[in-house]
Amino acid sequence: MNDQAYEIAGKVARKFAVCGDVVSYERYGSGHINDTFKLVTSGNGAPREYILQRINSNVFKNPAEVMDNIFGVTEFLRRKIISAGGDPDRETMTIVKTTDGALFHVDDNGGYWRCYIFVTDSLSFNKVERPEEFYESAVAFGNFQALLAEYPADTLHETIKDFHNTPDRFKKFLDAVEQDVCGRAASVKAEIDFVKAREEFCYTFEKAREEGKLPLRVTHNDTKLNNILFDKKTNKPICIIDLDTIMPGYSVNDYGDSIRFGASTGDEDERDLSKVNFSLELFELYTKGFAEGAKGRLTDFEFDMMPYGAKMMTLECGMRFLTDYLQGDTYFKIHREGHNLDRCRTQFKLVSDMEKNWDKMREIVDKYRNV
Ligand code: ADP
Ligand code: GN1
Ligand code: MG
Repeated sequence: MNDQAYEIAGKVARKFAVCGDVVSYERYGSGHINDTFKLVTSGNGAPREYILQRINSNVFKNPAEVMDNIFGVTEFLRRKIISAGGDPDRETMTIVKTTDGALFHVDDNGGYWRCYIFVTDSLSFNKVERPEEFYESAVAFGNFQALLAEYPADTLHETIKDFHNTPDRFKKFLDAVEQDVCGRAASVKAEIDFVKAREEFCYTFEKAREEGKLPLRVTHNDTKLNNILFDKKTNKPICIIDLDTIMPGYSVNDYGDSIRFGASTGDEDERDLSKVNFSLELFELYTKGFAEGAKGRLTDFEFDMMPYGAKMMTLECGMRFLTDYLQGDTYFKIHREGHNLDRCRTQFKLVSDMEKNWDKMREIVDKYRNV
């Protein structure tokens, strides 16, 4: 396979102020957006492991603004971590600047690259392996939001316009159905009807926002389990990563996106839907952890909206996968034919399960209101 990013990564690596010489690099992780490499260098000093990434500029139209947000947020977190006696090189992302002191490097083809210190002895999960870890990740994401509560939101760039504006996502989905550029719409009529039947629901948060009930906060916006690094030895969360989409948003969407990904018994792209079930036990663990981590900062209305956040993010994500499938798979990286459709189907299975368990979800949330 022609892997253009891989071919130039070695040359690009030398543009960054890494310690020593580049020994090796390989593709790393299972993100759907950026081209990610783990880089190893040799030399006397530490660190010797890095993450080198080509930012997806089809998704992020202004990569310089993305880096500006990340620099601001990580510097802010750094100061907090240091004053709490923590290790900033492990507990937040550390940008490695270019040899010219810039936050990113632009290659000869116009590709934007960045480099971070690799958080050593860490790993991320694509599925919950031990429930305790999911609970801990909830505390970490809740706490992340609490930490950023004091961050000046007006200094953040909107890196993807209308990222979690679900009515806007719905409109874009309808356009994709209408245009049907790949001639795939007829074969996914059931999935299209599934979304259309839930149009009204999509407006819930935008309406609440207009009525002044739902506050805008600084949120991560991509809180899936594999965007948090765990310590290999202790299995405790160390560092929240993938800060590309930090923007003002709704707390319940951060909460909901984690539920969508983690409170499922199957992988996001599992083909056998009998293996994909919404787990109320995991839902409860995450709810407890998120409420604890947010340390009393969430309003009563935000608690009311938690089940909606779970369903909203799951429906929205399924709709986004379906839109991409209809448009010819131009947004999310795919690794097989029909990959986005498989992903869409797991999300809709989870939405159906949530609808069946709606009352129980509300009861669980009530138990953890400002614990
Ligand atoms: P994407 O936007 O494509 O999801 P991410 O920034 O989430 O890209 O990175 C992809 C994967 O690379 C992560 O899921 C994680 O496994 C790994 N990763 C990213 N940054 C680091 C880091 N600083 N240290 C260790 N692993 C990392
Ligand atoms: C993408 O970048 P990654 O793989 O962590 C996407 C999220 C989706 C997710 C679905 C910038 O996340 O919004 O929820 O895939 N990120 C972007 O797995 O679109
Ligand atoms: Mg990621």
